Amino acid sequence: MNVAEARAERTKLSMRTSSRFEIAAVNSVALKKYVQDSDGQWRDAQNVDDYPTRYAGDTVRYRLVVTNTGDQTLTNVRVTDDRVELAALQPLPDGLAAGAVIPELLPGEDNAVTIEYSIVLGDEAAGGPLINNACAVPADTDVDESCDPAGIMVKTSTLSWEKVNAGDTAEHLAGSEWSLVRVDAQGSPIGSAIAVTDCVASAAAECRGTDVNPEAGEFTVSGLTAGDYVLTETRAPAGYVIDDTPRQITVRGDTAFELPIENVQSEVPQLPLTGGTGTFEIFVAAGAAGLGVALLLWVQRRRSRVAG
Ligand SMILES: [Ca+2]
Repeated sequence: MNVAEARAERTKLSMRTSSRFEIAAVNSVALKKYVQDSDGQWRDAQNVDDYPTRYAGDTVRYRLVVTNTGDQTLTNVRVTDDRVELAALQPLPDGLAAGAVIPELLPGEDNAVTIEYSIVLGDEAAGGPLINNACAVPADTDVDESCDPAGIMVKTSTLSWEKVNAGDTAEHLAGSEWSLVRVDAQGSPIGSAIAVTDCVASAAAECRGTDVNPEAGEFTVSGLTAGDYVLTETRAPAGYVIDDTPRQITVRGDTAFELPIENVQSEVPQLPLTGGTGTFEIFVAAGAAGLGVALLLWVQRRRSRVAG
């Protein structure tokens, strides 16, 4: 080996060393986001085909895995989610310190930090995809942030039930009315009750009210937030006895009462309250008119008696 070669060799070596040093100096971080489906499975949910369906009202759990893919310890890795203020979560998810940072992240998959948190899907989320993007970036190092989205498909729920004749359960009864209200764990109403009248029409498109099932005695209320509900009959079909038992049900997805709700036929025809308030009002009006006529006759008799 001559001197020139030896120098070349050294130069080469020196370059290799420098090159190796630069690789070592490269810091990098990788964040991977997952979302739990209804069966508790973690889904990558990267593409719309893989978005799990969740319902408005659901509590959805997310998981972030933050890995130091370089070979130097990173400090104060800030973690964000564009739809959740992670730093404001009480308590802070495990793995995060105040300000939603990972104070120290050692290199390697074995040292990856897993962060989990849940969000409740409000009504506003219903009716389409909901994507949130999480990112991680070390605070004081020149490292590109690493982001990863996870999407879900948010749907609303429906509740269906049927109203039949107790004497012949194959016979659906038209004309009943209901109150449906969402309740909390203590049974207290959340928001105002939904009034439901029986839509009877030739097609669902013709149902303009809260019942979207055009069949008589069959009901479907759509657009519901998942949760506990209480259904109460507020008016029986004409000629039937009201059953105002509050019925509790947990609604999620397409939910239905397993059994039809029965009404017993009235033994005595019930004119006013089951026949319609219209009838009742006419009845009262007729009574008042009759009273007026009687009063008039009485006054006339008095006058004629005074005159006589
Ligand atoms: Ca109906």
